[in-house]
Amino acid sequence: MRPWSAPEVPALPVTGPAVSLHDTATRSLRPTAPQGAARLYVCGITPYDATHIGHAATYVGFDLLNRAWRNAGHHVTYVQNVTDVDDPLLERAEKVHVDWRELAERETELFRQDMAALRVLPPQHYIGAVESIPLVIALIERLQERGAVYSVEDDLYFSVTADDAFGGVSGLSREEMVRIFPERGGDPDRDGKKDPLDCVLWRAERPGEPAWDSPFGPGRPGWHIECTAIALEHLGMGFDVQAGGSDLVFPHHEMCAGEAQVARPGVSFARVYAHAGMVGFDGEKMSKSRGNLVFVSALRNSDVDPMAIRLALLRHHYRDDWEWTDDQLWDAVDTLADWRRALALGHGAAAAPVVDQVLAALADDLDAPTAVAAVQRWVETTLGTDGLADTSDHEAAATLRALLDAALGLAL
Ligand code: 5CA
Ligand code: ZN
Repeated sequence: MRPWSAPEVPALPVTGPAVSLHDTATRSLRPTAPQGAARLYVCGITPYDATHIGHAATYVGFDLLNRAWRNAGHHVTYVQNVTDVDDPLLERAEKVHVDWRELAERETELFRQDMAALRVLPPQHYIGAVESIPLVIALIERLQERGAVYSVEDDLYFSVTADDAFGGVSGLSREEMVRIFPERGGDPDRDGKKDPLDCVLWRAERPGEPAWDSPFGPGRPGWHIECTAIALEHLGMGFDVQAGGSDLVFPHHEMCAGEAQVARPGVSFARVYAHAGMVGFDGEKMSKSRGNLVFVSALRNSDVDPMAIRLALLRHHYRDDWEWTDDQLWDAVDTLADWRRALALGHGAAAAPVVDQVLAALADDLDAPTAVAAVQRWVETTLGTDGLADTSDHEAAATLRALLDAALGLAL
């Protein structure tokens, strides 16, 4: 698929520090030490509803990783999927009487525009589930050779017990997994399954549903195998970071790792599994199924500055769960007005320490709130909000502008 357009990113005068990231699997802060290009996979949208603030928070969060790596001198190979055929998409398409392909295309395009407006760097490989079907088929055949596939009626399932390390991503007990599984697309109670946690690899054609030919009969891919196949094809085994929101820890990222580790034993699927917190609205997780959504495109259509949306997101640590309120947006609008006023002066307080502080904060588990606070202190000192204005650095505004753009994705 076509990704969205890439913004220009200015070069910084210094190289940033090595990046550490919290790893869900080991529950610890882990140094990322990419060899050659850093390899990043961030799970993409299921395109049946346009970008809401929760999605935006997750993609902006991992955009900080992409930028921190680049600022530390790494090339980054970034891959993202689009789940352009799956149950929720088909259900929505039927409900609103739109062809599922048209719905997916329309929402994917809106997502691209939202990402570009928020200055999220695009992936090099933006890959749809539908276009990956040959990869999925080849991977299922590989799993068959490894004895990890069986059928229930005409559907194919992956045997989770084939992976000795299964459970290692989420660290959940079997009881917890069995409880969560049905809430996230799983079918633990289906008759004929060998293990309640086994997941669908290939779903045989059902009346009225799209289907593709395969050696296993007509059907379509299960959800998890799509990301496994795309990541293995474009990044290979043992890539640096798999990322997504915390609702993907189990089953999605657990199953992806399980499938990959059975197909290509010996190393773990990803070195680090990184997860963003959930954004809520009106007391509940913001989600398409609950309908409590704030859309990035709706804000943009009412002339909200996308940089204010981005700043409002950056004021939360990516791993925290938090609630969106409109106040946070208006606060960010006011803050940006101060920042722009300080930048317009040209000179200001010394910029070099701010560069160090911002890069250090972001390299330390993408700590955007600390980075934003460092910029805020520079603005206050420059404007003299708390005493005498400091205008000693004649290059300050140019340095700060480049820093805000390259490290935080804020082009002011
Ligand atoms: N297509 C799959 C991943 S392969 C999927 O989960 N799609 S999604 O459209 O439901 O979500 C896209 C990304 O946004 C996922 O990483 C998900 O974890 C994240 N996300 C969804 N809702 C929220 C929320 N309320 N807050 C933060 N992130 C969210
Ligand atoms: Zn995924």
